[in-house]
Amino acid sequence: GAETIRCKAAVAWKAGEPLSIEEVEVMPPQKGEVRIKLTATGVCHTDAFTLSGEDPEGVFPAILGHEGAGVVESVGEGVTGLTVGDHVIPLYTPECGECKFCLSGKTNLCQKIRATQGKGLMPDGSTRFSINGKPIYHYMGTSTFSEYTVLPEISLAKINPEAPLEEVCLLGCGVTTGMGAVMNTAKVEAGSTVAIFGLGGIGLSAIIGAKMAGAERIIGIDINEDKFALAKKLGATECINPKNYEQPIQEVIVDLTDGGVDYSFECIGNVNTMRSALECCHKGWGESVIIGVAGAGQEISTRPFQLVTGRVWRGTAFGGVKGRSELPDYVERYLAGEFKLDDFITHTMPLDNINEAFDLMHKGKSIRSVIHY
Ligand code: NAD
Ligand code: DAO
Ligand code: ZN
Ligand code: ZN
Repeated sequence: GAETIRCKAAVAWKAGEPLSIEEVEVMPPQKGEVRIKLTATGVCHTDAFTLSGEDPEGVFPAILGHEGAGVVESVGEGVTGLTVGDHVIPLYTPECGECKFCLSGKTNLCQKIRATQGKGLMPDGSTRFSINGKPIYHYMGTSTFSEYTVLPEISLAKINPEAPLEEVCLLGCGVTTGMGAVMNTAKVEAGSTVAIFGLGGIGLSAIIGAKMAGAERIIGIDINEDKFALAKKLGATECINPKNYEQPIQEVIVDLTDGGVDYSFECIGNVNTMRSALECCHKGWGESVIIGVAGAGQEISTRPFQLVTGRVWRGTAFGGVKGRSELPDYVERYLAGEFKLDDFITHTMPLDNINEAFDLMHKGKSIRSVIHY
């Protein structure tokens, strides 16, 4: 059987502190588990959110990271769907195929291992990471900021080995989330008018999805105008900065669009822009999808008459995509040239420099930094 591996990982010891590069011990995969060697991982805003201490589920010390791709190194007892050498993308939203949620046909939120995953533990209630015998917690069931990580088999999507792992790692979160929100959750139709709030990795992916869906007008909204050029390159037909207007941005958008947009997407995580995103929707049918994750304890508000008069408020996790059954097809579509990923990767770096990725994100200078192992 497999043995414990000693390898490099970025450890979050405490909220609000930079990550620290450490040598960690990674136990062999147990029953139903798989150990993978990461090839690459993106750094997503949600990692920064948890590191900041704003995430109510954040536990420390932990190995963060949830946007990775790698290769199966060893498998535990009873694993039947994966073998050594398979190329995989870790899934923070697993797919067991047998829980009430998986069987509903209505959601991708498999709950099979939800209780333990939310506490930073493997399904048996323990961790596979340690430093000198002290356990280190998992994160989102993935912990991709490590050369090796262990996941349940139900948390891995097996993908086409021809896909470049340094790029398709972005399908482990950001790109799938934005594209899926547009195509799966909202089901944007050709000819629609769409507003995208926040032009980071998620918002730009939503733009790609909107363009693929044939949206006629795609309005990008951000307070950082440096984001506008790439948004336009990817398909935004116009970009606006709320700071340039006296009125609330929802009023500006309603005026620009003869009554409001057909669909809006909040890709920031700010409860005020969530309200703007709902209220810029067209009376009678406009739908707003919340993708951004707001800080612990925050609440959204609007006048209920907004809903009475036909606007719809919804939300989505991982773009509503079921990881094991649907994510491999996103990889195929990428390989077929339906969309590109290189525009998203503004920076690459080794794990040793991962704190730079967080700095670049906080300064608004990156879309995605990708760590190459
Ligand atoms: P990001 O930081 O790269 O992008 C956010 C963008 O919003 C930035 O361009 C920023 O300038 C802009 N912005 C900030 N405040 C604004 C304001 N008041 N008005 C207009 N624009 C503003 O982040 P990201 O990686 O794209 O993630 C975006 C959000 O999506 C985060 O909240 C993240 O946690 C969340 N997320 C959700 C899911 C999901 O499944 N629901 C998955 C991944 C990420
Ligand atoms: O099933 O209750 C649940 C939780 C599912 C977690 C989905 C997380 C989506 C939002 C977090 C941002 C992802 C990086
Ligand atoms: Zn993410
Ligand atoms: Zn399930």
